Amino acid sequence: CRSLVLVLGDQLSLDLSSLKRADPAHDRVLMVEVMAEATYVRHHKKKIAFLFSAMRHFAEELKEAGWTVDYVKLDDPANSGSFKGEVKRACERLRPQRMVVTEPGEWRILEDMRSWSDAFSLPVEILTDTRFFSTVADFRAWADGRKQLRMEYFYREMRRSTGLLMEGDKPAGGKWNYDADNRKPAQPDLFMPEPKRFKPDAITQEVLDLVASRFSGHIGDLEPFWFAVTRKDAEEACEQFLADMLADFGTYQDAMLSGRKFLFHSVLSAYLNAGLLDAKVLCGKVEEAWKADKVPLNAAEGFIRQILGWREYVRGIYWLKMPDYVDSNALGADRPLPDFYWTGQTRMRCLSEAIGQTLEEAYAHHIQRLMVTGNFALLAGVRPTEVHEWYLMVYADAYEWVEAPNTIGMSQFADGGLLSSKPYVSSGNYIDRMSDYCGACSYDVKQKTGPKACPFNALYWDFLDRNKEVLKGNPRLGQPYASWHRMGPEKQQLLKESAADFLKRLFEGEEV
Ligand code: FAD
Ligand code: DLZ
Ligand code: SF4
Repeated sequence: CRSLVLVLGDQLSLDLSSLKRADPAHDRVLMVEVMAEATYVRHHKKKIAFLFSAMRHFAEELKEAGWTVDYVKLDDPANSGSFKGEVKRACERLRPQRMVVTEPGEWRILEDMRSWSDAFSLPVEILTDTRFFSTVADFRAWADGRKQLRMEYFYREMRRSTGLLMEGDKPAGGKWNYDADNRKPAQPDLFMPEPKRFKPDAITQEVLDLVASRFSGHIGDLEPFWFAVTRKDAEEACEQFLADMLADFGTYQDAMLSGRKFLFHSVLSAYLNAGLLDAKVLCGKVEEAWKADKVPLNAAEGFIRQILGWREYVRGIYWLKMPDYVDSNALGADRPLPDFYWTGQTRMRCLSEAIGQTLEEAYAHHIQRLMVTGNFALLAGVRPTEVHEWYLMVYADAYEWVEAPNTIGMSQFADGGLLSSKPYVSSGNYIDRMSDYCGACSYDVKQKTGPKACPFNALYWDFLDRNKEVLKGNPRLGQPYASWHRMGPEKQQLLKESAADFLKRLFEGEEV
């Protein structure tokens, strides 16, 4: 063939820049299921099944569009197990004149790709990923010379440059951000909508059998498997979100409820990140729904900010700061990840809910990730790299470009405040306000010290005290530090002893 186009597992879009550069009449697409990608962290079974099935369906879509696809399945006896090995075999088989790829979402793969030209003696063209609103270079230019890289300012630039939710040069409704309207706890409601579930077809069933036999040691439940694995089904899930959930998305964005795994979240991240849905199209539809008066502005703005703002911003940060970013540890946290992150077995209700549903669905919503599992790991002083690997492994939407800044930066404050101006830590009070978890917990959220007290309470103060050298000058922490000082040495001592006792029991393997 003339050009060999390698399409990665999270590049499942017909509009991909590498496919646009090639010609179905002369060129060949290569897609490979490789052990190295499935095991560099031991991904959740559901995540692997989702991706392999979506890849196999995309190969069919490509064939229907006239492409010739070389698809290497995981159990192909000749499969060498890595991208580089499979590219080598394909070069020997097809003798291409050149290779075309769209830039990958992870640093380690980009490094690998950069070695292919020499290794296989052919030109390898690495193209910009045009699925995003901004490019890596755009972000670099925005960041250049700025002291602070705050998402809010980047987001405003993006609103201006795309024109999304703009009225001339002013933000729609007069404000850039409607977050103040978006902090309501939710009430249990029998009629709450649920994300659309899809029945596995024959292709998915074959993948489920493969994952069950080859990845039985990986965490998570493989079944029931209900993710969309085709563009058509992902679009259907998207339409259902727009019709049934978007209107309430903003208002209940930060809420948590027992047994309600999805609330009014879209559950579209895995589809977006793999390429089954297009972020630009999705934001356009959300804007349209607001213009047609189907959803309020706080919902449309809240949702668009997550994608046009946060999603683009974290990607920019990732490529700006890699490769060192994932090793950041500004607070010098050095404890291991507690065992219950792998089992969900803890008496802390908030954590058993968040981790339990993560193991079942490879999904938890943002506030569960940030204010439950992330908050606890930060308060307990867990090594950021261990927290990072956990998040990368357990969520169906996790790729390093999006997961690492969210974990290392937003959630663990390991980058020392590059991404967020203060650590996202809270005592049990926040969780109690935003959820119904505490009522059914064996700990008492109102008690501050002692064996019955909610562990988040003493851990919160212990965290502030432990890290005071790094954090005490942070203006956003002035108030909590002032409260800590007002308590006086006796109360401080009790809180510190309570935290120490809890951490001792936790790391000695007692069920806490
Ligand atoms: P919704 O709440 O419906 O939000 C809509 C969309 O906005 C999402 O689908 C997503 O594409 C985007 N979005 C929202 N918040 C963020 C954010 N902070 N960063 C980037 N995009 C965002 N998101 C991932 O896609 N992959 C990850 O690996 C990932 N890891 C995370 C780790 C931690 C510690 C934290 C705190 C957050 C992480 N997020 C990650 C961001 C966010 O939690 C998920 O995007 C969201 O929960 C996905 O569910 P949803 O599709 O229902 O989102
Ligand atoms: C996550 C993943 C997994 C589990 N398996 C594959 C695979 O077998 N083949 C493939 O092309 N991609 C896979 N991926 C996704 C890649 O790891 C992904 O392209 C990078 O994480 C970059 O974002
Ligand atoms: Fe979580 Fe504490 Fe509430 Fe229990 S009491 S659910 S541990 S915040």
